Amino acid sequence: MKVVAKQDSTPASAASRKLVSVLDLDGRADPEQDPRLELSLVKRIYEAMVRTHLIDARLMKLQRQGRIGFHVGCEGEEATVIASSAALREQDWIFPCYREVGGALYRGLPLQSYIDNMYGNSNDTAKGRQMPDHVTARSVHFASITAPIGTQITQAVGFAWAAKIKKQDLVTVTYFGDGATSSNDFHAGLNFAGVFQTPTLFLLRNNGWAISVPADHQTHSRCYADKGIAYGVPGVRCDGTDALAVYAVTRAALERAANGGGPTLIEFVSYRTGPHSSSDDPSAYRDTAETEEQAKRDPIKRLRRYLERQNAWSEADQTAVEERLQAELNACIERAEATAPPSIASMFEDVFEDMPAHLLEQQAECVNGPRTRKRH
Ligand SMILES: Cc1ncc(C[n+]2csc(CCOP(=O)(O)OP(=O)(O)O)c2C)c(N)n1
Ligand SMILES: [Mg+2]
Repeated sequence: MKVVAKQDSTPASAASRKLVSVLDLDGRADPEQDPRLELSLVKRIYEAMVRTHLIDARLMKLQRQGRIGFHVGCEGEEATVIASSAALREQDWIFPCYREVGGALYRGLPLQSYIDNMYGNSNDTAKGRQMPDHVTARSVHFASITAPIGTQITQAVGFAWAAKIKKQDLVTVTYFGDGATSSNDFHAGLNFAGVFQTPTLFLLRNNGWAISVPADHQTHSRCYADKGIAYGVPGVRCDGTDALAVYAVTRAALERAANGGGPTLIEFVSYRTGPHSSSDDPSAYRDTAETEEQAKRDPIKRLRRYLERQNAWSEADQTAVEERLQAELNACIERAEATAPPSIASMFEDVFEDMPAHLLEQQAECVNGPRTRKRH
């Protein structure tokens, strides 16, 4: 798929490169850039973006009500996450950061499985041993959500290197933030991928902030995409709030990697309109005027306007989709809340094939010991 860059107009970091974009703020596609995706695919991407947005809003409320312990969402970055995931093939693997659960859902992870993880109940695939939002979903080729910054980057490169040795037809895709470019793993990963030409896409979500550190304080490079130069890895800058551009650049890099052309670093320039996580209050370090200005780039509104321009979306479609999603979400939350927590005994399992005597003893003590009846 051919994509051509045009002049940058975003303030998120110093622009030394052209920014790939297709849609203007009112959803008009540049005919020179438009990847002309099937409308059914664009609708699927749009609905998944709306779904992610509604899920984020609801989970934040559940956290505030004390029903779940934590949430980290992708408000403002829905196009970056969903449209890039949509550009992948089934056999490709995602090595996520912590804002990309929407990608796993897009690939077919049941919503119930995600919500069970948010509650850490006995149906949680991580068996309640992880923080909420730390999904792992082998069935949809989605490696564990990663909280230690950058570690997923080297994992993705190693996995791709193994696949290349085994002559498997797969590409690995790793997501990370602007802050993660200061981690050792970013540099080790890019260098290894460059030297060994692994089929890896480095999807850098430049959302303007690393908690309270602004993206232009994180680096002295002219822009994040430039960081590939040192490692011989091509870099692309793309408007991360423009779903069609995100899809097009990801697909082009994917096709290159799958055909033996090696890795690509893509800087998606977007903006984190929400807090870093449910534990953060951005009013302590950034101006609301900045957030209001950036909200004009809302990726969901832009794609909706595009669909409306093709007469492919209406207010009635929007209402129907939102109602269906809310009903689905309500049912999943109800089931998750009615599901028991993991058994206390299970805390000791999955480490040793035959549990040593001292652990058996501690397990029995723990199971039989006195404890409060309250769950929270
Ligand atoms: C190794 C490590 N250092 C510090 C942290 C604390 N921490 C959590 S998120 C974060 C900022 C990450 O920012 P960025 O990479 O831009 O991702 P974003 O949250 O903006 O998506 C930091 C410093 C961590 N999780 N791991
Ligand atoms: Mg960031």
